[in-house]
Amino acid sequence: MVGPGCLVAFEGIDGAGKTTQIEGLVEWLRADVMPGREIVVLREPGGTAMGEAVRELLLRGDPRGPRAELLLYMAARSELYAQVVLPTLERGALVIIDRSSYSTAAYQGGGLGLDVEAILALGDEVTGGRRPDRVVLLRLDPEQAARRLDGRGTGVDRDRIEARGLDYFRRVAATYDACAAAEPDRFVVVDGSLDPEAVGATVRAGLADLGRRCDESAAPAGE
Ligand code: T5A
Repeated sequence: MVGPGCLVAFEGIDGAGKTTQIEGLVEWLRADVMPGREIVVLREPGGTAMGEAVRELLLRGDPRGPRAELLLYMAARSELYAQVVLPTLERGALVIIDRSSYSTAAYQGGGLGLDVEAILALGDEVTGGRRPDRVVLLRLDPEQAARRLDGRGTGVDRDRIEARGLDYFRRVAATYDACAAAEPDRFVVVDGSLDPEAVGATVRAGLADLGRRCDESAAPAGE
């Protein structure tokens, strides 16, 4: 672990079930694992006034070209880490975040052809070098994810990125797999195709040492 607090990111293609699993995980952590510990849930892009404005621009607007897109995600991330994530970790809290620089690596790197290593390096710059201690990657076939998004019901339109099609999401998924293979100690890889309860059980098993690791990170140096 690097630095105080604990940072857990959820990753996966659109519709993989991150929001659903984060809700279940927080309920379990608060009830059974770390009652009383501060747990803060955030999402990218978002979490600050500028981040929410950039989110609207990215999902509903029309930024031109992969580099503009990349830099907008990074600007929102820079604000979020400086204003919220790093100060919250400094208090010893557990931060659970829906997406991280690995999303940019997968979506703008693998998906749009930008350099994945350069993206991760820029991500380190804007986050003060604080990568997530654990990344839960929910793996889901892009066809199944598309069926889930279509099943959300009427009134929920696809955003600009959700509308990019299956080939795009196959490249994104392959890049996630490559990131997980490159950092096996950081990634908890979970089959997201099962029912939500079964997925939740695997997530909990993969994060079984989280309480202990958070306690260690909070202990003063030398203990
Ligand atoms: N992006 C983001 C980039 O391109 N680069 C970046 O650097 C960053 C940070 C964010 C978009 O921006 C892109 C990625 C995204 O396209 P968003 O709205 O936050 O936009 O998109 P997502 O994070 O993908 O959120 P989604 O809501 O689309 O997906 P989730 O959270 O993974 O899925 P969830 O839990 O909402 O579930 C989707 C549907 O499936 C059902 C749910 O009930 C829901 O209807 N479901 C299941 N159904 C069956 N079995 C299960 N196990 C299920 N789990 C959930």
